[in-house]
Amino acid sequence: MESESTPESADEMSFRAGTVALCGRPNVGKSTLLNALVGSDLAVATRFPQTTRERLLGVWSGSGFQAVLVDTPGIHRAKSALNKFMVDEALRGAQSVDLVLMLAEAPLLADIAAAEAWEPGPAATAALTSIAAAGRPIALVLTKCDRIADKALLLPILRKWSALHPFTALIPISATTGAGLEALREHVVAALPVAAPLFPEDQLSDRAVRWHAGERVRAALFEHLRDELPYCCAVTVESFKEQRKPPRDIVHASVHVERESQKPMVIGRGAETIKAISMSARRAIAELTGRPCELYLEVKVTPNWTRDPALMERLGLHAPVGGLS
Ligand SMILES: Nc1nc2c(ncn2[C@@H]2O[C@H](COP(=O)(O)OP(=O)(O)OP(=O)(O)O)[C@@H](O)[C@H]2O)c(=O)[nH]1
Ligand SMILES: [Mg+2]
Repeated sequence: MESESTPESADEMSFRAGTVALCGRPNVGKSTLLNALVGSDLAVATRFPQTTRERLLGVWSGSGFQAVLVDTPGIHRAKSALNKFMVDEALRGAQSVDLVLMLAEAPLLADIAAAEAWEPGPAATAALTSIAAAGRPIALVLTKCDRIADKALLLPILRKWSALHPFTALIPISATTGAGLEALREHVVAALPVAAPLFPEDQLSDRAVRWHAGERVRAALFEHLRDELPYCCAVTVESFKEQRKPPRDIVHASVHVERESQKPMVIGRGAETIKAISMSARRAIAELTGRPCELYLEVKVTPNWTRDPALMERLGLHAPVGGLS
């Protein structure tokens, strides 16, 4: 006689798993939200727009569900080959997922009259149009709500957004305080199909530690370089060696600039800037791996790489994220 279903198989039958893209304009808090949900600082988040260049999968596991979150670059009007790549990468991220979370920043407004008069700007509505073209269900996530003292101001803003698209939900959140994340979790889980986990429970990201190390160097460039300079830099990790005794990672990476004149700006007087970049990145890599890190950085000129798709490919800006595009 066949056995009755066990608690394990009942769990399996109700387990939900699927993919959820985080999309929106630059700087709205996509990477910060991914980190808050996954519970680890996987994605580099800075106060500067256009920080994220490539898709990153972060695995958000909870009781009875696994949501594979796709962090994407911000959608913006792109001119250079690099910016076009970033926007393509973002829109590819919205393809064939179970749910898209379209993130938009809660605007800072003086009073209720200003909130009633507020409209989402043309860049935000253009981003929504391009995301909606993928034909996936979209929930609107209003971010950074901790900055809004009077929560009554949120209602007219949510109403304006709801008039633009048949969103599956409109959810105000703060990734920094955690407000709204429980409501977000409930909505995401309900949108996932009943399925087995897509990733092993202990895997947090689809990217190798080597890729994350390169991202930490890029984050340090944002921290220590001014104006447009971080946007003209790419990082390639030439080698990542895990030494056993004593345990430490030995990392060699290159910082590619576009022009000869940018090289001394990255290196700094008496190599002070590159030393500071190296120290920040080394600390961040060690935090990520839990092991000490020796980092060796070299600054190279790769002329006009942001304008040349072939050079970008050589610098690693090509890899579609495994199996989910
Ligand atoms: N106050 C507040 N700031 C936030 C919140 N979420 C993100 N931020 C800040 O917003 C800035 C941008 O955050 P990111 O997560 O890098 O934004 P992003 O959408 O990934 O940006 P790109 O990758 O450039 O498209 C950072 O300075 C964050 O600290 C939030 O909930 N509250
Ligand atoms: Mg980002």
